[in-house]
Amino acid sequence: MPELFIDGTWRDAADGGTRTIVCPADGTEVATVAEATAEDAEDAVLAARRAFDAGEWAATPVQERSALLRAFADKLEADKAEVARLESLDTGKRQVEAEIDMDDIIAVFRHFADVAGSDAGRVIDTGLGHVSSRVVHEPVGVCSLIAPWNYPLLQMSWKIAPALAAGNTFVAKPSELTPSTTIWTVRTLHELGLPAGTANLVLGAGGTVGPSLTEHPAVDLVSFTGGVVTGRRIMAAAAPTVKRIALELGGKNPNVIFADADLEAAIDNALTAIFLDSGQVCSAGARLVVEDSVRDQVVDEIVRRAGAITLGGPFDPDAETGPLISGEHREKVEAYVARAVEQGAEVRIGGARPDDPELDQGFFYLPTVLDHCSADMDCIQDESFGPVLTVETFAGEDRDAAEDAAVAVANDTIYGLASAVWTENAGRAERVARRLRHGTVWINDYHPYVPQAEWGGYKQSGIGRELGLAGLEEYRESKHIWHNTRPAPAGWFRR
Ligand code: TXE
Repeated sequence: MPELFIDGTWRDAADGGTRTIVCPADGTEVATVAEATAEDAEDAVLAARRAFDAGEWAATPVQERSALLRAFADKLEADKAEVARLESLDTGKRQVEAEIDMDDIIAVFRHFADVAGSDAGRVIDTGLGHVSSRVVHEPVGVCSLIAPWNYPLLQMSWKIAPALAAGNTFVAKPSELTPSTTIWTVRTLHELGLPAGTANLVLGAGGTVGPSLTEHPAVDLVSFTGGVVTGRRIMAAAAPTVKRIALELGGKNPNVIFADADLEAAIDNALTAIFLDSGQVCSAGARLVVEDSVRDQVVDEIVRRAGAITLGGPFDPDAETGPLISGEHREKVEAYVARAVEQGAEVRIGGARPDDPELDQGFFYLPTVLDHCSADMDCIQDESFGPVLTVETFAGEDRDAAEDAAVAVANDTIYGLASAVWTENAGRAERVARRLRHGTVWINDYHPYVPQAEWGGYKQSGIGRELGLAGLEEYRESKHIWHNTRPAPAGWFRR
């Protein structure tokens, strides 16, 4: 069955092009899928435009839109193991992790089903008895939804669910490396009765299909999750037609540990913060920022435990984490570590590919700790998006000086997606959390999130918010309707 979905029809690429998807854990072929041309992408945009202008989905009662999102969540729940398997094969991540992702996706669809009809707008009291003044919400229009490869369907669900809840039409473009679960999603939405042209799917390289999705005048909104370099390009592409844009561009997230923290919990979570999914997480706690007085105790234990992490493929019951997404990405991580060493970092553990012959065919890289890092080094300023933890320290003579020092170190990058603070002092936790310039701050925890709460970045980590209520607002326009029930001449100009 062809894999591009345009105007309610499955089709091959216009030029017959295909791409082979490989499992990063062992290089085996997973699937061969259509690789869209620029013309295919334009067709998809125009189909979404026609469907939006015809107005069928936007005019569907919000309860029915919510019901479709719920039906999708139920279907994913029923098929969870199968869809998680597809995700594992594309990404190389462990099936158990992919199943947790599926639970999160189910929750995301249910959340947007819940809130879709919760805020119909508001009435303004003008004080004028003959005037009805109200604000109503309407869909933005045609949305280009562009997602990355690390959480392929999760990231896409943060876009598809609110776009549909608000009554938009869309063109989805998953990463060219990980299309399988988005294909499943679009197929399922179609089977559940979404009107033709509402959901469209193009697969392919960003450089080929990206321009139609980000520049075409028929597109009203671009929602993108990916790297900051591509994000800047997309922002520029969207500028001439002044599109709405929502960007989630990753981070360089500090995990701040004070000496008065529960160190056992802090150390254990520091490992999850960075080594989960081999560090390929936009909110990964890639920067350990630890108070100098406990640095040896904390860093030595993290190094010891990082050295014991078991790598393996999606279905290996002993594996604790998996491979990197591609050979090209592993080379980037290797270059990043080499540059850090050149600039003075010390490799305490890892810094190499594993020598286990069973992992030879996969794109594995050992959990790595780089010690003695500072803000003037590239490894602190740039995302590695791999299993690489950097260590920075702070110190202060008294309570306030220690907090000032920690905050100064933690905030010293262009990014502001997420951070954490570990301390047993509740006052300190609140003070520091308020001063961290990040869209999410965890206190004595790392990584949990709920779809009811907004997610997004300060500074160059992005624009706008996903999830929560703001994540629905991104996909809605607000319109003020002023209704004068007693029309009268304005009387401004002489008759
Ligand atoms: O991402 P890209 P890449 C970071 C991470 C990583 C770096 C580069 O640091 O090392 O980005 O990764 C599509 N117009 N993150 O190159 O290019 C592309 O096809 C339209 C952080 O893999 O950002 C894919 O679907 N679309 C991040 C998506 O953009 C374009 C997750 C993301 O790819 C395009 C992933 C164009 N011109 C990487 N060029 C996070 N925030 O979680 C590419 N794309």
